[in-house]
Amino acid sequence: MSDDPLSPRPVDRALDPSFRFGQSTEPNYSGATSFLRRRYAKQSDAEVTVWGIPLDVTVSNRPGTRFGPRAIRAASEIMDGDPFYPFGIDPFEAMEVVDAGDCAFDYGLPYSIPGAIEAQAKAHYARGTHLVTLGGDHFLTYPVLKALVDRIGEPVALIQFDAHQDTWDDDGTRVDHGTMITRAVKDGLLRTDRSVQVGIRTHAPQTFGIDVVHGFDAGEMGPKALAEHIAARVGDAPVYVSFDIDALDPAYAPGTGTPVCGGLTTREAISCLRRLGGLNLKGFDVVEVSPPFDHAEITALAGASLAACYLGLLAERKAKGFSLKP
Ligand SMILES: [Mn+2]
Repeated sequence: MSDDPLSPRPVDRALDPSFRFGQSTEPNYSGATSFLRRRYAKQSDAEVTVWGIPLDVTVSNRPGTRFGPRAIRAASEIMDGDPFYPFGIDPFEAMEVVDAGDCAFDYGLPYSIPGAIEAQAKAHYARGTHLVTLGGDHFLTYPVLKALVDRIGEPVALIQFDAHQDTWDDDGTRVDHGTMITRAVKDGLLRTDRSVQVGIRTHAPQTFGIDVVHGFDAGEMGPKALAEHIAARVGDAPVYVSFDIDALDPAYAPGTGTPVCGGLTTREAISCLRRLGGLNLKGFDVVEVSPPFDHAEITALAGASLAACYLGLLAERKAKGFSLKP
């Protein structure tokens, strides 16, 4: 911000190619909307790339997730300009993060969508960037995982915060937000012995050996013990974090397609995620934010805060000398 009271604060820094580091500090209410005011770049050599996948074709109940990435970006803007809580640092001081806009796909050709997402995720990974995805319905995790595993050459551990296990039967052809974990397991994308699903509050036919922490148990453990349980399960495996916003209780995430009562609070979820920075983090998504069912941006702000928390973890890892490359 300028010290000159007659010189206005900058706006539209998401459109400024020279804006690479630091906070934007523009007014919360105006300017080009991007995630945490990061500059837009479809292709860049930034260490971290945030992008949206406005997928909304595989939901089993109420839709609306196509508006998720836009709403999460808008909600994120209130966090710009202040020291990054609870990290107390500016994660963008030394770590370049860009917003690559949205994944392109044709809603009229639904069976082309998985391949389109996978190809565009691969294009990001080909530049060595760390990908953070704003959804979009939960199916998108499957093609993103395919691209990630292709990049690093080995299966990954999965930390899935969710009310649902998403392990319903899949013959390898479904485009379905309730079966894509089955697909990922059958494709050999996951280290099931190192994976964990957290906050589950529904029954599903299969676990495939993935550890399941049910929602009520997660609440009774509390976020500190929960994070320790997750970290012990994952160990040193490369790990992908997928946060279905319906892991939260509907009181904290009303704007989602398949809400289930009895979930985590936003505080518990952030407090748990905050403690996972010691893991070998390889990627993150937050999915199933459905703005038409949201109230007062409760759900979009929760999604933005979780993605921001993940960026904070990456900044801490970079400060400790770890590479962020997947
Ligand atoms: Mn779910």
